[in-house]
Amino acid sequence: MTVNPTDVLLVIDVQPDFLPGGPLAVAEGDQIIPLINRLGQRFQEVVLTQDWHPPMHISFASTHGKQPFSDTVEAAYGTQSLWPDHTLQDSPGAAVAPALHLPHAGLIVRKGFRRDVDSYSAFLENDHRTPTGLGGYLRERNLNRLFLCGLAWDYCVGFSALDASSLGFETVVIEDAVRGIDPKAMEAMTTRWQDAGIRHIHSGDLLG
Ligand code: VGL
Ligand code: ZN
Repeated sequence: MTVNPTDVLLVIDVQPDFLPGGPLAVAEGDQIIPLINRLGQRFQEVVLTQDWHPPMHISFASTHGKQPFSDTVEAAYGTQSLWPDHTLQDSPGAAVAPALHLPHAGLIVRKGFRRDVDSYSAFLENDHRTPTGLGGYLRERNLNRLFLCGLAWDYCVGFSALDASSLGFETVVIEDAVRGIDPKAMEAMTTRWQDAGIRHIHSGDLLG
């Protein structure tokens, strides 16, 4: 499969807080970084996202005196899962992972920066209405095919892929360059991708 000059590598939330040792570590999350660096060399267009929460964010279990992973809260936009405190704005854990080397990345999209709304997707906040602006950026630049990688399969990569596809972008997930949090949720997300017609490839299909 050849990469065109207008293809975009969209790298989701590769940040220390989601890597082994972080508060919301994704198993083997660090293992995809060398692969993403190699993939990046094939793309002229690279976009990164950063999960970027203020103190007392709605998605923090601690904000509500509840338990992370198991408890939820009812937000204005529906049920919000609760997590350990993570990716606090300007903290080292919220940085772009130091091992990621994508100097030519043209845009970093921050998301989840408003206290009362979480944003798993790079395109729409969790109210499924408020755009982040990424869709407009890509459209205005005529970039129509997106290759997704990063963290996490069942949340931020998952919803980014679904939204990209429903916004009309040709959407491809590089599955060995993604890791997930919960095996059951990963399986459910994979079914949703299939129903949406989202393609899966292996990095070898691009790297040869
Ligand atoms: C993510 C849970 C909370 C992710 C971000 O990057 O998948 N998951 N915040
Ligand atoms: Zn988050």
